[in-house]
Amino acid sequence: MATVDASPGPFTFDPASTALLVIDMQRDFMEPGGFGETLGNDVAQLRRVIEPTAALLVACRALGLTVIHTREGHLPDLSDCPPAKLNRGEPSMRIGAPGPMGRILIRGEHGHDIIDELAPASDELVIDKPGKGAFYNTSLGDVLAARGIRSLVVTGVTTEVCVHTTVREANDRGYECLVLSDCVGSYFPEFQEAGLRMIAAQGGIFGWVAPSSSFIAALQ
Ligand code: TIU
Repeated sequence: MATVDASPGPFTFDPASTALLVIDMQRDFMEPGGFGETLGNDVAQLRRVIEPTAALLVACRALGLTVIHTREGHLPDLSDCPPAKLNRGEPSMRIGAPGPMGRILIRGEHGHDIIDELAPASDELVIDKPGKGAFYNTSLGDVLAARGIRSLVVTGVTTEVCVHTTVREANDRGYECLVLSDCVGSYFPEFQEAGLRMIAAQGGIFGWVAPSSSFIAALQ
């Protein structure tokens, strides 16, 4: 067992039953011309997450920790995209529209894939998801059960959207979640702060929060 100095208190985990989850580090959210920017966001806000997450991946891979990446996106015919999502708001380009990195948020397009800096290793799982949560309409639950995973170390974007939705889904399914504060990012600094506080508040209502340095120290 290993213990991380976390908020609201120590996070104890067994590396053999722990997975690192890297959520939606896709060009569509991280780079200009993708889904994030079409929603009116400044994608530069997310860049600071890349370097610590790359270092985290090096540490986890060296120890053989299970690493799972997710990607948010839809089938080319949009049959898995509910109208409530497709028609929401006033983006400059809708999901499925042709953008500079291919069709916005569509599987198989350049923009849908994970950024080069955090590219999955050949033995790492990539779970495609149609929603914000990584459990909804995916094989993630079965994959974790098959591997005996009980604890999730959660990273990725964005803090208050796909990270939060996934952590809430995981918490209700009985997983213990540690969110790494420097490896999750939001387009909104105030949501980043509030999003992290919400997880650890009330005695850890959804999980624990710690910087990646504390998690990596616990792995040594
Ligand atoms: N818009 C926003 O903040 N996020 C998303 O739409 N998806 C994810 O968080 N991955």
